Amino acid sequence: MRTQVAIIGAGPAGLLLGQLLHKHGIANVIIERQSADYVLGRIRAGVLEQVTVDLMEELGIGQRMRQEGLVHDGVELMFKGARHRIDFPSLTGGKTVMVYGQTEVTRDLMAAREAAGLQTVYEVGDSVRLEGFDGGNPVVRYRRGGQEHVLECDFIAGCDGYHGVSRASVPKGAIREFEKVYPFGWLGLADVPPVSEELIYANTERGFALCSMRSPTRSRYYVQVPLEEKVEDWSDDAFWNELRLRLDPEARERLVTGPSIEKSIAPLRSFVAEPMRFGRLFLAGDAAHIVPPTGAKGLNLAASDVKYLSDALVEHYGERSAAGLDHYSERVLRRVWKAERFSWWFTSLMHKFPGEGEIAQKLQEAELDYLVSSKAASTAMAENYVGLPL
Ligand code: FAS
Ligand code: PHB
Repeated sequence: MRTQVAIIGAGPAGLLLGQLLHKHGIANVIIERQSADYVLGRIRAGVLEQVTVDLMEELGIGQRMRQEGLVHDGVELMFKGARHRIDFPSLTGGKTVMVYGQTEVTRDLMAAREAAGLQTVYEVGDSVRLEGFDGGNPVVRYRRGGQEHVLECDFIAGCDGYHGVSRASVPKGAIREFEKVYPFGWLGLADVPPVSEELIYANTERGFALCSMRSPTRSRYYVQVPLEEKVEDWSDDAFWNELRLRLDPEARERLVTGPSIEKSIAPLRSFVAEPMRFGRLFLAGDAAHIVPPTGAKGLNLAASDVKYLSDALVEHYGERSAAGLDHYSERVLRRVWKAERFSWWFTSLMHKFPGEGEIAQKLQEAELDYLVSSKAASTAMAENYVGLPL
């Protein structure tokens, strides 16, 4: 079998890249470890930057997002028991964000791919092997249905996430990895009406909490927990009781509790692999970088990566120019590191770090006090949260 671009991974990065390439007549095949249902079953990101919204619209798949998504003009920061709103349009020249779950983005992309009759090979497990990408004849080998398959291609896009095979296929000496692991995780829970119309990021002496949502009737709540804690240690009641202790009086009053539909503990890390290109192998999305979810950047970085990569591939095939491909890694990493910095800064500001003493809380509260009372500081927060320009 042969195609122009072999895409490893059918998460948001792989699916979005596949649609962008198809729009420009570039043939592509996606190879995915899991089943489509398994991919759709993962509950992850919830906030889309305008860049991501624009890509969905550019691909003509923004209709359900416009109908069901929630345009948000701001977020609230809660500290010292009071909430303070950061207004996006007045600080960023009119920008907003869209609350629309990653699951729904993935569902829309899968439907568009199927409607276009594009090939996605699901359930290949861990059989994928990448060969020849350091030369001119890359090959993807995989097993499915007890048979060995070979996919010849011009380029391989590694969109297979942090634990994928693509970054692991790069010779150790050719790649530099930068990592910071945070001493806590997020315990997430969903499915009751939200306490507020906008997201609430809470800094408290007990630790961080986030009140997010998926719709006017479906919430997504997170509390910071120590890394060593296990989901089974947290009953729904224990979660609701802890969340109550981390909310301001009004939100506590409005909190509606109920049974969780999904509960998981996600560890937090900052991670970047450099470069993001190895011959004819290009990394995009979580395969190359991870951010702590505080800044709601993970999914959005995956989207901007594949926008850069698809533009470069279109230029290669259309104008026979390698300029975009040759500058891909340098160009995309400049945006990645700015998002890494914002996500690290916001995580450091909002979370309780063990062993840093009471002064750490006072310093965080002072920075938050300054942030919400300074137009310059609020503008810096707002323009990073809504997403820096491409
Ligand atoms: P993904 O990990 O989504 O997709 C990679 C795909 O490749 C998967 O479908 C995987 O099955 C497949 N794959 C892996 N190895 C393979 C192999 N060897 N062969 C073939 N296929 C393979 N971001 C936010 O902005 N906000 C959040 O709240 C948020 N919460 C998160 C919670 C969790 C638990 C996790 C893990 C991530 C969260 N993220 C969040 C980040 C997340 O949304 C990612 O940024 C986003 O999924 C990135 O998309 P992809 O790069 O496509 O990677
Ligand atoms: C979510 O709704 O899952 C969400 C929203 C904002 C974040 C992280 C997660 O910063």
